[in-house]
Amino acid sequence: MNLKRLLRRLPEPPSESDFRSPVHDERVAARIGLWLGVAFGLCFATGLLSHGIQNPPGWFTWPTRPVSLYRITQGVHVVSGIASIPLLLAKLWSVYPKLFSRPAIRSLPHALERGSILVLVAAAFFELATGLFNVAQNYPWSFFFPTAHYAAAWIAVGALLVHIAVKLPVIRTALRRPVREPEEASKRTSALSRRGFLLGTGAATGAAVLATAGSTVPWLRDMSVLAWRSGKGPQGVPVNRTATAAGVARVNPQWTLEVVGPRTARFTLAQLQAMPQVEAELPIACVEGWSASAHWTGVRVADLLKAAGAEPMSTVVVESLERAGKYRSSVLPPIHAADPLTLLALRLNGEELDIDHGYPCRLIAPSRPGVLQTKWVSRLEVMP
Ligand SMILES: Nc1nc2c(c(=O)[nH]1)N[C@H]1C(S)=C(S)[C@@H](COP(=O)(O)O)O[C@H]1N2
Ligand SMILES: [Mo]
Repeated sequence: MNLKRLLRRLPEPPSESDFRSPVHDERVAARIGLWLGVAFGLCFATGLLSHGIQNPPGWFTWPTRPVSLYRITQGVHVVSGIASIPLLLAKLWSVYPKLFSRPAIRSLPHALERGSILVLVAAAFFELATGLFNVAQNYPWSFFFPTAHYAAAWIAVGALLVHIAVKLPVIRTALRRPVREPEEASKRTSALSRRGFLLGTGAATGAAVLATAGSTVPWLRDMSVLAWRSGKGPQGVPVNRTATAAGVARVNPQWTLEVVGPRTARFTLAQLQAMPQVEAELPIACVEGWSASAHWTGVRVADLLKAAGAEPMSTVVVESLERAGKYRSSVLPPIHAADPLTLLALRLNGEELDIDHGYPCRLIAPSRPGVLQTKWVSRLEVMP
């Protein structure tokens, strides 16, 4: 009895029609949805590429040219992800009154459609949040980021395709209708606030991109106040993992490079320095969304392979002095091993390689993710 009376005294929940702002409108939602769809599409495609390069299936080859190809695709990945954050928030703001449309569930297809939106929103938030923490090099979770981020991307895209398919007729009409219709000319406020909201969303998206893209776009560096890597570090290049963190701060003076092929060859640092030196301008492009170009000098991997009696067109495992750590080794596919710009670098920007950049020698190859540019190399092994 008491409970009934209490319930009666609670305010009625709002209904969809209580939200009168002109921003809650299909024309606004469809336009922002279109921009968001483009950003998500770019982010998904470039993410698949990055995943493919790091876990290549048999049929996949990633070209070695242009040398900045990975820098560009990963830059697009991070920038489109950043742009998606304000776009997603604006899109949700435009449509959230639909949460209060009643009846909440009209039919089974309607229930499935609403369920797919729940999945879409959850997966999109997960992707953008984990991606953002990742570029901030902050991992406040226990799962392995690449696996979770990759899996949730498929969930988000699947739910997005369902959403677009269901809404296609609505999207079509909404996009064809002008944001400001002629009969609204007198009611200036409503038409203006729709345009204003779209312009504001565009401006917020632009600002988010400009504030961060300098991490990877050199000419935006000075403008990007929120960029996570500013280009500081020894020899003008940021450091991802320091020698101390990797446990290799003191290199044994007896260090030699071992090249295991049909016959095994060993090189001291002096011997490497006496070999033909190649100079190249190549970027380090970290999957975490920063990149920096630098001037490298070193020995061609192809020359080392020949010295070990191997074909340059070989699959080569590159191993580091680092004992543990996910990135202590990487694999060079044949076209990357044979590329004349794939180097074991001994010098960076005119100086002997800093210990934090991989002294005595580190791999630097064109169009590779930073995570595959192994530092403190001790061994190359040609796969049979
Ligand atoms: N042995 C080893 N090499 C490594 C890493 C590592 O953790 N261990 N990190 C990689 C990553 S993620 C990047 S982005 C580049 C960065 O190189 P830098 O620190 O010289 O800028 O080194 C790569 N090489
Ligand atoms: Mo990296």
